[in-house]
Amino acid sequence: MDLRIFSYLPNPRIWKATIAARLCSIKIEVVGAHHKDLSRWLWDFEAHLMTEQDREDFAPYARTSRLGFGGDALYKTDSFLDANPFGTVPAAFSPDGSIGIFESNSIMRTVARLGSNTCALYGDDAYSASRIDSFLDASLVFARDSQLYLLSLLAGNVQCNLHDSAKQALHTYLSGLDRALSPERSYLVGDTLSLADICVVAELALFMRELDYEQVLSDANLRLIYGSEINERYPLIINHFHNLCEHEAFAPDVKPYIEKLLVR
Ligand SMILES: N[C@@H](CCC(=O)N[C@@H](CS)C(=O)NCC(=O)O)C(=O)O
Repeated sequence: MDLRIFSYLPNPRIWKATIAARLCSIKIEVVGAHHKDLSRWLWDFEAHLMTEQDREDFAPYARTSRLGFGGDALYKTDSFLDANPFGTVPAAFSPDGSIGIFESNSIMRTVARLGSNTCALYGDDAYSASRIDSFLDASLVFARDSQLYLLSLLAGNVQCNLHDSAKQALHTYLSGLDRALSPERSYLVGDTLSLADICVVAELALFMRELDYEQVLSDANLRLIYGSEINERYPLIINHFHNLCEHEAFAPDVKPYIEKLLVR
């Protein structure tokens, strides 16, 4: 095992690492459970479902969640917080647990660095690597608005201001990505697949969760942001996204997830 990741599952953010791992032949151990069950898990390098006795023993580790767990108590050990000081998942660890890596983009970078002899996903010089970083940073900016909007949908409590900011964020993101692929580029950076393409696929697939909430939106007199006009306005990036979903390193994670959303 080269890297351990603890997260709720499924989580498109961890696909950034699992897709890169397939391409670089890196072994990742993914540990976790459904989102609603993580409040019954011990958040630790040795994460596990707690017994009743564990819940008593680990009571001092109960901490109020900040984002995405409805304010529930989460049992985060001190060593978990030493490794992952913001206390978020996905949380990755070096094989002996001594080094924590947080933020899904950085976890993905770890995989690319570990596997750089097998597959060059992180550029071939300082300039191309930094251009890849530019896309990862732009993706994180988009991801923040996307996250707040999706969490509000999940909580069944759509807010117009979050819908507006997510809409603006998605259009800004897609127009930049579409421009980067024009007139007919095959990949976002250089002539080969890179972390930039992987990150974008994961973030767009995550945003597609919105499709599950069409009725909730319509009840609130709001329209889907990821509606059909997206394909016409941003054909290059949407095509790129769908082509990559079929790629053998992406398909095992992404295809079943988006097929389920598109069927609905
Ligand atoms: N930008 C981060 C997002 C991580 C994040 O915000 N995770 C939330 C769940 S969606 C979390 O772990 N919250 C824990 C808490 O509220 O204590 C990434 O890409 O990894």
